[in-house]
Amino acid sequence: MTSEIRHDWTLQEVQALFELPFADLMFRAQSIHRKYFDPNAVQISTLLSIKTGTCPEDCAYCPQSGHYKTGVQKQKLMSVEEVVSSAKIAKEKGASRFCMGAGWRNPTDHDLEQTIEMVKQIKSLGMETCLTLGMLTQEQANKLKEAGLDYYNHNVDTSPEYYEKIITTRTYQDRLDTLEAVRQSGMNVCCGGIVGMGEDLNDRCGLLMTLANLPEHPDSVPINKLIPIEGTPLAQQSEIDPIDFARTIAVARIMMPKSFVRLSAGRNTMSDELQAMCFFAGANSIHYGEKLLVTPLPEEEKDQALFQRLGVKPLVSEATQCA
Ligand code: SAM
Ligand code: DTB
Ligand code: SF4
Repeated sequence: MTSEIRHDWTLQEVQALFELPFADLMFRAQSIHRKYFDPNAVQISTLLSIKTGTCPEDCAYCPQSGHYKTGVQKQKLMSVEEVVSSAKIAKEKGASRFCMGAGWRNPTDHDLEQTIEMVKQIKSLGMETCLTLGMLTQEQANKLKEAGLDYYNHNVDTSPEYYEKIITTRTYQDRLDTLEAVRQSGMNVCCGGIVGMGEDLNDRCGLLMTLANLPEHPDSVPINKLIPIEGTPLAQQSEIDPIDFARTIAVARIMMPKSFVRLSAGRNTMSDELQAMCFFAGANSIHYGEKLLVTPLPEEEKDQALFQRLGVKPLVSEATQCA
């Protein structure tokens, strides 16, 4: 059984998974999924942008980058009270985890103190917490761990080879260093990427190889489908084939059997049928609520109706059970 948990994937092996006949790939992914998870339970996280826009990084997909005119409404770091009241609403609506994102290259020590206070108060509501604030030093990661933060999200976004076409203001190695600091601190790692940015099959293989060949698989793997944003270099990017998207989910599930694979950005342009296919391929986590960070999610009623049609139930976390 443990031989399924591997950190030595080769490009050829991953290509071979992507090239399997669709039914064989889905069967394999679903068989692995059932060994490690309840196939009818999906974890639900709510996101809040706690500081929006004017980011100094040039990530070609991002509405918050200060390099592009995207029309996003800028916002300074929110107060602890505002953030905690949003978390309370999210909890009432069934979210077990509250994720907070900031449009920063990295947090200053002063900003970090304020986010630590948010984490402490949201933890006391009985929710899991996740932050995504950009790059972290080891010391900052340790402080967040000490404060009780459950997950830190930091994505590698794409393959090492395609990366330089997407971001020039920080390196792939910078990202790996932050991920290592988070791992060393003992926090759960949330790390994934984006598909549909014009990458080829080998880049998708390279993204998943980077993730699966880390010293430990990320506990949570968000797979984002590019949301093309007006004003960014990727505004005119054509959409990924839905079947290729489902294949990416299935390959992620096979390569990282115990990780939560999240249908992250882009659900509002996915049909119910594609989402159902992705759950069958092994996706078992979503973002739910009004918005991702700045772009809309599917309406909450629509998500509830889909869960009902599929017989999917929200996964109740230990933190929520204790509350
Ligand atoms: N500034 C922090 C960072 O970059 O780590 C945190 C926030 S950043 C918005 C979090 C992630 O959102 C990015 O790494 C990227 O994977 C995803 N993302 C941002 N814009 C997106 C878009 N237009 N489509 C899909 N995913 C996107
Ligand atoms: C992740 O991988 N996707 C989420 C979360 N981590 C922070 C963010 C998606 C952002 C999509 C565009 C926006 O709304 O800003
Ligand atoms: Fe800044 Fe993060 Fe957006 Fe990159 S993805 S521009 S680092 S907010």
